[in-house]
Amino acid sequence: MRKESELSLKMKATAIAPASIALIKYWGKRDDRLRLPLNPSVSMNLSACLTTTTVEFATGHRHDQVEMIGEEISEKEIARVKDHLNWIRKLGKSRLSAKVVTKNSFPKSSGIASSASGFAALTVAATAALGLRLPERKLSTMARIGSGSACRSIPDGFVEWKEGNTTGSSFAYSLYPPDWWDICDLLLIVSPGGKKVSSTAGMAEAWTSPFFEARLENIKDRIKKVKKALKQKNFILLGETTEEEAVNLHAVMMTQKPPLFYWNEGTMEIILAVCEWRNQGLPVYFTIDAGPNVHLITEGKNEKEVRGRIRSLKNVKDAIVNKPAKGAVLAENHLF
Ligand code: 2P0
Repeated sequence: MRKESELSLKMKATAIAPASIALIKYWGKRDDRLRLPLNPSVSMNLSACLTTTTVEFATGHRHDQVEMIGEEISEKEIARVKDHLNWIRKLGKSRLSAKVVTKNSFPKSSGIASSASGFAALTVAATAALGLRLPERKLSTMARIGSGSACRSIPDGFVEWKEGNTTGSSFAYSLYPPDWWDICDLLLIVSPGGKKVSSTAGMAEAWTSPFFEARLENIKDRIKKVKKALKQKNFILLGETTEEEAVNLHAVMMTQKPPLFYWNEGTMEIILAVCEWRNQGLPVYFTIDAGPNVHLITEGKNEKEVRGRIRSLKNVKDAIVNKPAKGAVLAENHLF
C-alpha cells in the first residue's frame, strides 16, 4: 500500500461550536500539559457566541496554515493551534499538513474567550477531516487538551466537566438539553479589546491566594446546589449560587500574587444595578469571567424587562442575547 504522502489527498471538514458561560468556574489545574482541572465545573452553551472552523488536510499543504477571518491571530495562538493539530494527527496516524480557517460570530471586543469555542470547533473539524469517528466523550477529552473550557463546548445545553485525574476521566457531558429550561444570558459589554492577563497565565497563580484552598473546599457544595437548581428548575437557587460563585472566583483572583483586577467601573455599575433591581422584585443575577464584561442570568419570561432596564446603564456599550445552545456540530458549508 502507498503511504498517504504519495497519494494526492484532500480531506476537509467544518464544525461549529459555542462558547459557554460557566455557572461554576474552572480556575486552576492539577496538570498543565494535559489541562486537568482542580475542580469540576458547570456551564451553559451560548447560542449567539459561535466559532466556525474549516480544516483541510492535503498533500498540497507544505506546512500548517492558520487564518482567522476578520481578526488578527498572534504567533502564540497559531503555535497553540499547531500543537493541537499534532495531537490529532498522532491519533489519526497522519503526517499531512493542514489549512485551518476560522471565524467567530461574536466581536473580539465582546471579551468572550474564544478558546473554548475555538478548540472545540477545531477538534471536531480536524478529527472528522481525518476520517476519525470519535464518541462525544473522546472529542471532549481531546478538546480539553487544546483549552480546558473547550471540553464543555462539545456536549449539548447545560454541561458538567468532571475533573477526573487522568486524561480519559476528565471530560464534559450534557446534564440537560438546551430546551430543558428557558434561561437567558445577556452579555453586557463594558470594555472593548482583549484582556491583559490570559486565563491560562492567571490561573497558574491561583494557588498564591490565601482563599484558594477554601474555594476548592466549598465549591463541592456549590456544584451540588447548581445541579439541584437545574434539576428542579429552581431559578432563585441557580441565581444565588451562580452569583456567589462568581464573587468567590474574583476574590481569589484579586488576592493572587500578583493580583488580578478584571473589574472596572462599568462592571461595578452593573453589579450594583442588579442588586437594586432584585430588591425591587426582578429575578436577575450576574456572573463574570476573566474580564470586566458581565453576564446577566434571567428567565426567558423576564428578558424583556431586564433588556429595558439595561438602557439606563451608562457604561454598557453593547448587549449580546444568548439562550442555551447545543454543543459542537459538523456543518456542510466550508469557509474555503
Ligand atoms: C470558566 N474560565 O470556567 C472560567 C471562568 C475563565 C474564568 O475557563 O488554560 O481559557 O486554555 O485551559 O479554558 C478560562 O480557561 O484556560 C476559563 P486554558 P481556559 O469558563
